[in-house]
Amino acid sequence: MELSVLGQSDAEQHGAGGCSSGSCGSSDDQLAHLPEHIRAKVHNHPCYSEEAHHYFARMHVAVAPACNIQCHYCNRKYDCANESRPGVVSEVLDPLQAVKKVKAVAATIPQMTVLGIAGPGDPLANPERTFETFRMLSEQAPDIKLCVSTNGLALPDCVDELAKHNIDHVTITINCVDPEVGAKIYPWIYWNNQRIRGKKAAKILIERQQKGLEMLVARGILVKVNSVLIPGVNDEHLKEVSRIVKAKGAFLHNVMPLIAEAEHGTFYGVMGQRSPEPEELQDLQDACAGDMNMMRHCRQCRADAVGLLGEDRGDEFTLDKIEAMDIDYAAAMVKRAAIHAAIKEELDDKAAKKARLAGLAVPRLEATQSKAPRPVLMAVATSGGGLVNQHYGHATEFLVYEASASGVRFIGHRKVDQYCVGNDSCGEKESALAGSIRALKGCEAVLCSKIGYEPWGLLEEAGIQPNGEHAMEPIEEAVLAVYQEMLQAGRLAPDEAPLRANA
Ligand code: CLF
Ligand code: SF4
Repeated sequence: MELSVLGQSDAEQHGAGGCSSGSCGSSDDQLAHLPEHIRAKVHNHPCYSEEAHHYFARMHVAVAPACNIQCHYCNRKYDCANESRPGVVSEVLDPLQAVKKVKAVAATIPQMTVLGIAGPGDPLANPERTFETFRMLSEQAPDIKLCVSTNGLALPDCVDELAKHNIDHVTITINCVDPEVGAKIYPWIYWNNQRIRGKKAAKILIERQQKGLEMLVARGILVKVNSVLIPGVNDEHLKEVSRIVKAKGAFLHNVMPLIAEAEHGTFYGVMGQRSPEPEELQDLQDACAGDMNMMRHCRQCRADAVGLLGEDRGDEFTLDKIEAMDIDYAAAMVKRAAIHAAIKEELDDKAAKKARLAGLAVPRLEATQSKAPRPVLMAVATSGGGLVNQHYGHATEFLVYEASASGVRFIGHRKVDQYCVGNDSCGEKESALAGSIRALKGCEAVLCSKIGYEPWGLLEEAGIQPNGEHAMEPIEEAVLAVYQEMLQAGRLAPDEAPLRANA
């Protein structure tokens, strides 16, 4: 359930059974309709539950260097672009090193609930290393959920092994269901000891992905589908992908923007293939949402990422640092269980409070407006916990929410360079500030715990109202409160088009 503004049920507002925001499947309230055994699988998985990603962390171990296909958006020197932003993996680990690292992170960051293998190549093209890591972890750290991400080519051969290790979450990157489209994305695959090219290669890959998806669903394993949005190549086509994978039982669809920079040395980067604008991504996610539960909080993490989504604490857990750690995993498990129980209590309280507030919000707005006010995008600076709790200048990303007549919904995030780095020197600071304001294009307010005079003035000039009055409040309540203030100030005339370009 969302925070409702007008009091009509969100499902009624959108005419979609139970999916009010188009992002159902991504917040715990929206998971309420799921059977208990599915909820148990997703409630503390930061990628499968939007609510969980404010509280729980994931980590990846880079044990899988090889790949069995080539994607035009990938350069082997960089992380797998399916699951990571470009950037070299600092260390490829062997399974023993990986297990040691996982236990060190679990003891240090009790909120880490999920271990994923997502590269830097394809985990299932490295089956011995991948499954040896999973086997040891399921024995030695049974409280950690195991997760894997694959391009799907080897998937049908690995489903039994995945089931054997109790791997409940599998991500398949499916960028197309049509070999014509696929041939523009994949120059070749390596299958049955042969390099196969063009449409024939794409056809095999697509068939293997679809077969793997069906086999996983038949086993009761949750499948998330990732798709890379490549403007002019598969943008329109992804609606069909979404429809088909949903029909086959995928749980969640994650449409991610292509990252294509010439300096990464990828085919698309070098050829000047453009990446989508935030609005294009949002429009496509909204278009797919009618058919599919959409994930909108993906951070395209590195294949060796550690921490909450959007943060990377990998530097704290390099092999030499882990060697120096004294890890008592039995003691860590006790601490982890206590912290997980405390988070669950907090989430339950939050859900109850949200339900109460939804009722309260109605009369205040109904009294001031007979027609639905226009939607507004707002950016939020947060360092986790679902709160407005970060200084504007410390933010490296902003979460973007849409407040509208039907409530508050999460739209996505915008990455920025941290501008307040304690160095007054310069041009660099100014350009980081200008860049952060540009990144908030389309937003009409930014909520943070504090903000300096300089960015305040520049944001106002750009048509973005800074707001520090809701520090430490839960994000959705704060966004709703600001929306109500704007409404009462007469700034949300229903016939005014939503503001999409103000910077
Ligand atoms: Fe890792 Fe992927 Fe598992 Fe998550 S990431 S293997 S499902 S634990 Fe998550 Fe990162 Fe997006 Fe992947 S935010 S890139 S969706
Ligand atoms: Fe790169 Fe991943 Fe594609 Fe393999 S599947 S080429 S590692 S993006």
